[in-house]
Amino acid sequence: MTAISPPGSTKFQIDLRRHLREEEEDRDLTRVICEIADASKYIINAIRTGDLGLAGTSNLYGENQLALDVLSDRILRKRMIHSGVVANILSEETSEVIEVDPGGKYSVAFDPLDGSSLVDVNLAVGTIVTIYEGSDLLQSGRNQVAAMYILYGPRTSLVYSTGRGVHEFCMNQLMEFTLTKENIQLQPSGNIYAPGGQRNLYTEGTEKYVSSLEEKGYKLRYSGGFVPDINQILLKGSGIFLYPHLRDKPKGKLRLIFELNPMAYLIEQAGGKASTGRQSILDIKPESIDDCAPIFIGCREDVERAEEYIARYG
Ligand code: AFP
Repeated sequence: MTAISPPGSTKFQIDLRRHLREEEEDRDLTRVICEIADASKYIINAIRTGDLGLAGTSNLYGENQLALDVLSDRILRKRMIHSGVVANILSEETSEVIEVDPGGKYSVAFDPLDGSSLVDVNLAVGTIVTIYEGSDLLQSGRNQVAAMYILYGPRTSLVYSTGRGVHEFCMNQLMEFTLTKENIQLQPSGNIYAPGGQRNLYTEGTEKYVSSLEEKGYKLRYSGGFVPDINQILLKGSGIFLYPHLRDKPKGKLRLIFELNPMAYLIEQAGGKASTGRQSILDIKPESIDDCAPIFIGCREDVERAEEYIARYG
């Protein structure tokens, strides 16, 4: 049962660092998570005041980078390099692993500003982070020791898990992240769906599955931002997000290391499920840093039903 913060309750004035300390989390892991939380303050400022134009460069997927992508990447990278506890860094905005300190206990991969193309139409965007022990960032998602995201919306919120539940914090007037929800749990099935990708390129199995959701009265909630769309399902405890295999993109669009693994970790920690339609996202062994995969993620029964349609119809 998700614990929700009654206004003024002392338990829920706990800030992020104290929550990690009370969870007796490893000090170096606490350092990484708190450094990322601190970096978000500079990213917020960049979003609000920064140049929304193109940076004149492209990322490892060949996509044009926005100045905000490059700036957000630089902010996070600098904080990780100076943290003193990070071995390697991998960003969606760069094309190779950055070796920081062979003695660093953790390695971090991040999408510094996912959905950045939505900023110029004033929609919510986010930072997505995945953390592994050691220096290997091509491990399966099952080996993550922590995952988190920061959502830059009407409010700035932070969601993290280190394997002992999923917890939400919101930024207060002092730009501190204070606990708002603890041990978030998804219902077995939901009533909203977020269908990514072009519907006319869905395979028969996905098309039949989505039609079955609509016949059951599921409401469509899709913003084009992975972080706000997942956050809505997580906090409402209800629904499924899909960016499936498409006729012209059998691997879908979303990135395994930077987007799918961290969200799959968080959703499974909240009692949900994350699948390619045929296997668990967290069991995929990445072959390269730019791997993509189809995804059906959210309430367990909703994902299992999707898997049944994909198994039967493709
Ligand atoms: P950008 O980071 O290029 O804006 O893409 C955002 C994203 O990776 C993810 O946040 C969304 O869920 C997905 O793409 C939306 O893709 P479509 O625009 O094809 O629906």
